[in-house]
Amino acid sequence: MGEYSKAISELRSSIEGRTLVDQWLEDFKQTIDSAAQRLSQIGETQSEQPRADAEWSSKQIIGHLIDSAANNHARFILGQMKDDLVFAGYDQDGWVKTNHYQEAPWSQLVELWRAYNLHLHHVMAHADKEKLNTPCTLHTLQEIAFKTVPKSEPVTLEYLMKDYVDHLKHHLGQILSEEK
Ligand code: NI
Repeated sequence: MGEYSKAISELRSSIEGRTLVDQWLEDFKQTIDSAAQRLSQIGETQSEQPRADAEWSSKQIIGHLIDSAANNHARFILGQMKDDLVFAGYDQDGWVKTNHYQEAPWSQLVELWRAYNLHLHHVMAHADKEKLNTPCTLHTLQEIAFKTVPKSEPVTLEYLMKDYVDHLKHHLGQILSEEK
């Protein structure tokens, strides 16, 4: 391949790569905006009722998503500062219980959930693309991921970020599936 066509080919793949990442990020942004809007219309009493297909109330599910944001925030930052994706898990029920989400005001939880995810979106959008797509053989995604990856398969930081969004959508579905 000549220098010119090589340059064109590199430019094209970098544009295509960016378009794909941007679409995914744009989708995450829309999820945050539309869910925040719908969540804010749920009343205090309703937010405290256990959901049909979950052991938690809406307050506790949003609380769990705040815990997920806090734990994954550290992973998304540390993952850019080191060469592996080795992270500890966390006791999900223990975090929900100890945060006393059930006794917190619904509007405060929704606002925190929205603001935290807008910041995570900001972190994702500014992360170095090469770093995001570097395969890591040393990881713990067989334990900590929503959609787990075997220890033997390499993963990327971008996979971990997309997996975070999949988990978030899964739990939003538990709250919003029965609303309009
Ligand atoms: Ni979960």
